[in-house]
Amino acid sequence: MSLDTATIEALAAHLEDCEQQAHDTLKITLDHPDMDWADAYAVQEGIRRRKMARGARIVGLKAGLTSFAKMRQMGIETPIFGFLADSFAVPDAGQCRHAELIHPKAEPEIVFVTKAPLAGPGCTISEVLAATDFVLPGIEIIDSRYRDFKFDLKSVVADNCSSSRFVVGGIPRDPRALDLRTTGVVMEKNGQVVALGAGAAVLGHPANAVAMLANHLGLRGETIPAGTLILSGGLTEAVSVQAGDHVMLHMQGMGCTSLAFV
Ligand code: 0L1
Ligand code: MG
Repeated sequence: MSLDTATIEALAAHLEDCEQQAHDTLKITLDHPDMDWADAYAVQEGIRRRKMARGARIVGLKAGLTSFAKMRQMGIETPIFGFLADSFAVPDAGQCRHAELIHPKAEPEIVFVTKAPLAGPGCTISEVLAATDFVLPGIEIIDSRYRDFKFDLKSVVADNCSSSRFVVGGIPRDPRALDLRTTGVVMEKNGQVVALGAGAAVLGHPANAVAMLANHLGLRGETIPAGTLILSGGLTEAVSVQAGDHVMLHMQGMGCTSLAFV
């Protein structure tokens, strides 16, 4: 690590204040160019601690930058990972207050809920499928705290991978009864199709993102506990949303979930 504890805490406070007050900032590596991966995850951890100290519950985990195209573009070989707090959850068909966010975008994701712990390193897709209770459709709302979504990877990891809101719904399904690689998704904004794709867009198989999350945590001496909700990564480009927009996700064999921006 290159940053001291006080700097890590100050950066966590700064980024969380930006999130809470819906104002943007410049990427933190401009002032801290030597920041390394451990620093970036330590800042994210600082944000998590701040939320928990105020009584928030951590309700899940997420993988970000999971499409091969985005990973090539960003020059990375594994996704990045963040956490989901209870305050991020929007009820199915519920409302999200646009003014609480900076410049939100919606992306369709296959959501996993585990029924057994998953531990890395060495975690595989078949272990993920065996440990999954069910999968269901989810829409993640990402909202980078960085001006115009201009960041580098360490800045975005520190910013909890742009996590902001999410909604899940539809019909929970056993993933072993589906082929998640060919599972199709259609996302609509205000009744118009704005994005479509299939499960293989995430690392060839979305369970691969969950296995990589377990392997990432394994290196830190952590596991994915049973009962964890995991957003496995955007299946398409993220779509900008404004107040007044309605976003609906249809996922093959799993029904729909939606939310409205007010
Ligand atoms: O969930 C995601 O894939 C987002 C990761 C962070 C990058 C971004 O804000 O676009
Ligand atoms: Mg995402």
